[in-house]
Amino acid sequence: MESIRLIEVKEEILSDNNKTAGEIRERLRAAKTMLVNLMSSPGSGKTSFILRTIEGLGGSLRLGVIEADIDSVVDAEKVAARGIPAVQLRTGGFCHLDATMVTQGIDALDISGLDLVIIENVGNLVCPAEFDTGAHRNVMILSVPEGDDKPLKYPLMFSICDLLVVNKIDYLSLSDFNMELLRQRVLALNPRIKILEVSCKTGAGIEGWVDWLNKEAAGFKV
Ligand SMILES: Nc1nc2c(ncn2[C@@H]2O[C@H](COP(=O)(O)OP(=O)(O)OP(=O)(O)O)[C@@H](O)[C@H]2O)c(=O)[nH]1
Ligand SMILES: [Mg+2]
Repeated sequence: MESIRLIEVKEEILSDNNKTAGEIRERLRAAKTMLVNLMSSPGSGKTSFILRTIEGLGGSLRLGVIEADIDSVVDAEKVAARGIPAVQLRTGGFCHLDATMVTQGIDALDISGLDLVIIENVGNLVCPAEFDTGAHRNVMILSVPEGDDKPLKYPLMFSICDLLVVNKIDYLSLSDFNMELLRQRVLALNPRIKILEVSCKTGAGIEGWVDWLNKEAAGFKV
């Protein structure tokens, strides 16, 4: 019988990606620009959160946005309409961003003079967690209607994030979502994660996020 060659394609793809991601981190660090990767399921409120961020920052950080979607440019149009530089990456079917795609976004954005770049990743709780985008900070949104059991089902995403934003807290009174149980489940996976509760509809909690961003971005100015 012929011997079979087994090639671990996934490992090779991920190691190439990690190398490019490291280059992005160094390049942006040298430019004194912080890169934040924002991830969530479709419809959890990533774009709404970015629009609230623009309002909340009130120009205190010079912001650029890289939007990613399988198709359409609607999210980038909403950001650009607020006067913020925005690039839309159309992944053409890919369910996550990789570091090479992010490099294209950064090249198109012209980061000189920007303090902060936020990536809105493709809506998905699985694949984006596996691909390092080169971001300095990983942030995820979980919205109340998705349920408090998501850390049990998508543990990797909760494990790799620096900050969890629980959005749509205006739905809490209509839902059986248990915030305390969610916190316990998330902290069991990732004891160093910070958790913020917000509503992009009412604006509640956004100032806590803006404080966090300002503090983290200050570390990139030294
Ligand atoms: N009630 C309520 N609705 C919200 C809140 N945040 C966002 N929404 C609504 O949720 C829907 C989806 O919000 P988006 O901001 O488009 O979500 P997204 O994560 O960017 O979606 P994709 O880009 O498609 O993955 C919109 O109808 C928003 O108005 C919130 O805090 N409360
Ligand atoms: Mg969006």
